[in-house]
Amino acid sequence: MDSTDEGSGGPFGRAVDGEGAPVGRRVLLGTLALGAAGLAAAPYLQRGMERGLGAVAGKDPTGLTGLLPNGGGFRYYSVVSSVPEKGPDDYRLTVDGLVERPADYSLAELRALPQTRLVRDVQCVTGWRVPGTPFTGVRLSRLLDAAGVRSEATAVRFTCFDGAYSESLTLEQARRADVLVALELRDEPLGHDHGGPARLYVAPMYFYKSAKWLSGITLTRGVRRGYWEERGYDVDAWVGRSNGRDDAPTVA
Ligand SMILES: Nc1nc2c(c(=O)[nH]1)N[C@H]1C(S)=C(S)[C@@H](COP(=O)(O)O)O[C@H]1N2
Ligand SMILES: [Mo]
Repeated sequence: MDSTDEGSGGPFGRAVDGEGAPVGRRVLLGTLALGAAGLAAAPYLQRGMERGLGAVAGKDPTGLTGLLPNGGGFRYYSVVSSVPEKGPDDYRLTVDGLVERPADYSLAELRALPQTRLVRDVQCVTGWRVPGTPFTGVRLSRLLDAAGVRSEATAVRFTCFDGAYSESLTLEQARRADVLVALELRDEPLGHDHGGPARLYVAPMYFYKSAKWLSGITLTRGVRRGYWEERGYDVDAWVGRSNGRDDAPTVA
């Protein structure tokens, strides 16, 4: 399998920093450009690339990854250098915060709920796009309804078992029918590199909203900025209407 496609065993972003340490945007850009070239050469290539890109980066340096070699498939992203693997035996998803009935789902319990399959383009804010990609999973709205959202809640915060990433949506966004807790990608169980066994999938927004390795859903009083949003990206990340970009929307 091509490492720019599914990213299984993809070395990108691994062992770049210390265990669990956040990997900065420059490192992400570097590892993206490297692809399968391997980690050994990473620091050298990264420095060279930063110089080259820096000159023309302008206002949105991340947009430049659109010019980097791209097989047209997914890129592996993680802000930490290693993420524990979880599966049917030890995966849990909690729903808590401002709810009447806090809940805790196993993978089997999530799989037993009604599944929704969506086929949309995926768009990363750095420029790459993957056309017509099937994601299947449980509508987030179903989990919210099951928990009984209290009237003080206006937002939903998502946390991840990588220990670092977070995201959030307004309650209205979270209730959209095209927002899933995804368990499958392209009709296969979601692999570890793509955030399995369960990730958030927010079809109408840039892919950074789709938090991988999802472990917590917390109802809150207000929106709290997520990992990339603390670093300058828009909280309301509609594809084509945010982040100063004009990509074609991923939903009609
Ligand atoms: N936990 C976690 N989720 C994450 C990220 C991450 O670094 N950590 N990166 C985001 C970004 S910027 C993108 S483009 C997608 C990449 O998903 P993929 O690795 O399945 O291609 O995951 C998003 N969700
Ligand atoms: Mo991204």
